[in-house]
Amino acid sequence: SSRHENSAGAIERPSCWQTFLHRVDASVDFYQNWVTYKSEFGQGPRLRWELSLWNDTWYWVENTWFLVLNETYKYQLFLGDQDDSVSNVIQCGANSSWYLNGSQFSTYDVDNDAHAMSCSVMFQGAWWYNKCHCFNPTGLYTLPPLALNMSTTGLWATGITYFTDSYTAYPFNHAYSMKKFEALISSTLG
Ligand SMILES: [Ca+2]
Repeated sequence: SSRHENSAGAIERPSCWQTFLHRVDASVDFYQNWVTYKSEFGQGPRLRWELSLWNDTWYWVENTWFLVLNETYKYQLFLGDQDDSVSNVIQCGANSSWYLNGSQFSTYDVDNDAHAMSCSVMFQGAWWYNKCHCFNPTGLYTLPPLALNMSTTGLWATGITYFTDSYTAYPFNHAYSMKKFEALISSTLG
């Protein structure tokens, strides 16, 4: 099955989706500074994350709405509830100190996170870090076998990691770096 099918196997409903972040290999360096990121933000009525494991299993999560404030507010992000009818994995870390909802954006040169140190520097990405993350889609892009076990290499949590509320359920933890990631926003409701 492809990522454009829903959990029941039906083809995704017609809608207009726009990609704003896409990781499929190591060809683009996402560890960029504040000025590089500041022109890249979009918003829309729906936000969808798509993740692929190295065995090509796809997972997706949709939020019913999202809002990114302007630079004055450090691009603070607010997410609506997860829509379970079009999601097949749990939103990471809701209500935890890792959760991105309510976080401001950080890069390696501009630290707006809630941690005493720089989450961006520690985890090699530019993101809505909190204290620090349950989801690091701009982190290091690595290949197997390293991508399958980043727990003992000093690279823990620096990959394209995602964990749900069940933190230890491999591959949804900080030892596993995803093969592909895509963030999409819809330009139409529903
Ligand atoms: Ca900090």
